[in-house]
Order: sequence, then structure tokens, then C-alpha cells
Amino acid sequence: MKEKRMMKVINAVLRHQTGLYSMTCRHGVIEKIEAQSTVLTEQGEDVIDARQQLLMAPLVEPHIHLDAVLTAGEPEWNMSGTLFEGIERWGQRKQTITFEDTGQRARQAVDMLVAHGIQHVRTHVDVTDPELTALHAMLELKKEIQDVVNLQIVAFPQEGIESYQNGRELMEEAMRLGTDVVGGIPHFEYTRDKGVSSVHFLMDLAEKYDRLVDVHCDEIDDPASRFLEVLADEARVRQMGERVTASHTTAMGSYDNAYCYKLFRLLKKSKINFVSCPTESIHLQGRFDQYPKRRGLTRVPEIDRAGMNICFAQDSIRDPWYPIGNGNILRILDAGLHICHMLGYEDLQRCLDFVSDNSSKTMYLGQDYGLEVGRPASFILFNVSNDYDVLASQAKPILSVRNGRVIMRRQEDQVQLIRSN
Ligand code: 17E
Ligand code: FE2
Repeated sequence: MKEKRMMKVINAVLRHQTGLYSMTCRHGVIEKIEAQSTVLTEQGEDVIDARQQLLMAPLVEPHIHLDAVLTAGEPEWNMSGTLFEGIERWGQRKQTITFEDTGQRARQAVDMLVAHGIQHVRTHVDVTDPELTALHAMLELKKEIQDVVNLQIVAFPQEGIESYQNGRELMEEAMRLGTDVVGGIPHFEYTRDKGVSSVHFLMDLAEKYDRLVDVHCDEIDDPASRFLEVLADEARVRQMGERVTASHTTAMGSYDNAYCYKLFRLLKKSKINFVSCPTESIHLQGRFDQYPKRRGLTRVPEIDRAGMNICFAQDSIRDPWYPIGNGNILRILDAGLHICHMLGYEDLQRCLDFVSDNSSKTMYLGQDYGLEVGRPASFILFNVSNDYDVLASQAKPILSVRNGRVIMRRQEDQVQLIRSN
């Protein structure tokens, strides 16, 4: 289906603006955004009346494992709830994955994401597989779904680059096949030295193939896991920071303040991005604690207050690491703000940053994202008018338009209250 030649949204509230706006789109591109002096009453096939509610750029899912979705319990459940048992269970399931099975499950998950107003997705795909079966399936899916989702694929070495047979060769082959992003997992490598050399290797690979970087970094409660400083300094020296992301960094929740103080100097200089997966981390981390139990998240508010870029992500939908999930990134935002003590007034006013603008920066989307003239006519609509109300009412996007074409409509929930008389 082709985009509508012309499309106009009227009576829209925009984030960080007062008053009402209308937005005209032509051939899938935003042509004009104008302030309105009154409520407009235009009607027509090409007119969308936002009814004085929130119009914004699409939601973003910057970290998910689409190759593993919908495999929880296959063949066994993760009974300990640890990251490491998750990797072991996935190792079992991985032996039976096929091109078709991966594509079919990932497609189902993409539908869930699109149903929740997401249009940009970064997926990690396990490349510690001599056949690279999941990667082949994901590269195919990326083409198939491009009209509804912009999919970035990370070559993710789940069982290590240095600690898995031919790990380096498999990473390089993934680059040749066309992955967008180089991944890593230094805290899982057998030794500290191998963790460090894996980071050097993956940064070299990113430079050689001109790709982005997104490393599972220090996803552990071990306060001695310090690969973040290695990644950040590599990014600083190579001046690649804006193209580099450190995912999870949960060990930062266990670092002492003296070390963190020193570390933050480097992190700021490096300009790298951060992703926190709050539901996943609170589930997987803290598993070796009695009470008091760690929350097992990175220092989200501190990273944000220091002026660095951090966003929230789902990580999993019903896989060996996390048994639930439905594609709703706003559920993750809700949980994340709770867990991180971020329900104060100022955060409530701008909380959607963590699932939209900040995530787009992490994915390095540049001019492909945002409601501005000349950018793609890709947006969502809510039936509430601001960040606070989206969060407080657990709203969901009711319309999603991508490149000028409607790709999702949601009927508002119909609830009838029956009182005795
Ligand atoms: N693999 C990993 O190392 N960490 C995770 N959180 C998931 C997969 C979901
Ligand atoms: Fe992950």
C-alpha cells in the first residue's frame, strides 16, 4: 500500500509546546507544522482530528532480543531466575531453532511492538551459532517489515567472542552479512583479560565496517565488573561515543560512590549512550542477595542528571530470561520510573523522553526521527494530552502513522460503570 499523497493532523497538542498545532504531510514527509489560534473543524478523508490530545514521534524499542521471543519454558523453565541460567536454557533452545521458527516468533513480537506505537526497534541477535540461523532469519525479516518498522540488527555474541569457538570469525561474518550494530558481552567472557580484549576487538570491527556499537556491559551484580570504563575509554579515544551504547550496566548499581564519581568523568567525556531494561534487571539481578536486596539497575537518574543520554527498553518478551511481556514499552517506563525513584514532578512532565527522543538518540536515528519539517511523516496519537497523563492513566497510542500511512489503530477501551440506584 502506498502512502497517502496528502494528510493533515489538526488540533494536536505537541510535547514541550503550549496551544494547538496542525501538521501537514505530503508524500510521506512532514511539510508544515503550524500553531492554530482556534480549534479547527475541518473534516475530510485526509484530515485526522487529534481532538486536543498528544501527537508525538513514534515510540522506540532500543533493546530487545527478537530471536529469543516466545520461547519461555522451551524446553525448560529458568527456575533460578538468574541471567546465567537464562543463557543455559537458551543454549538448549538454540539447538532447535530454524529459520522459519525464528522468523515466525519475531514477526509475532513485531506485531506486538507495532500495536503499542513502536516504529524503531534495535534487536540483538545471537551470533554464537556456527550456522548463524537466527541472523539469516532476522536479515530477511528486516526487509519484510520495513514498511512498519525500522529494524536495526546487533550481532550479539551471547556465549562470548573470546570464550566461544570461532567467536571472532562469527562476529566478522555477521558484519559481512550486513548487521547494523556490533555487540559484545565482556562480563560473560571467562577472564577479565578476555573481557577487555573482546571490547578492543569489537571496537576495531565497528571501525573497520563503519557500524554502530551496543554492548551488553556489566550485566551482573558484581561490583568488580568494570568493562564499562574500557568501552567508554575506547569510545573516547576513537571519538565514536555518540555511536556507542552501553546496555544494562547493572554493576553500576553495586559500584561504590568513590569509583562512580571517577567513572562519571570519563562517561561524560566519552559521550556514549545508555540503555536500562528495568523490568528485566529487577527480575534477573539481586538473585544472590539476602535482605536488603539490590534492585540491580544502573544509576538511571544520576546518568540522566549528569546530562548523559539514557533510555528504557524491554529486553525480552517471554523468553528464558523473562517470562512475561507484551510489547508495551510504556509498561517498562512505568516500572522503570518506580524502581529508579523517578516519580517526582519534573520527571513526570518529561518521562516520555525515556521511550522516545532519548531512545532515538541511542539508535542514532538523526533526521529520520522527530516531528520536524522535512522529516518522515511518522507519528502516534494518544487520547490524553501530556506525558504525565500518559503515564498516570496507563494510556496506549490509539493511532500510528508511518511515512504517511496508517499502520495501527486502537479502539479506546469501553468501560461501563453500573451503580445501584
Ligand atoms: N542475553 C543476555 O545476556 N542478557 C539478557 N538480558 C538477555 C539475553 C535477555
Ligand atoms: Fe539484552
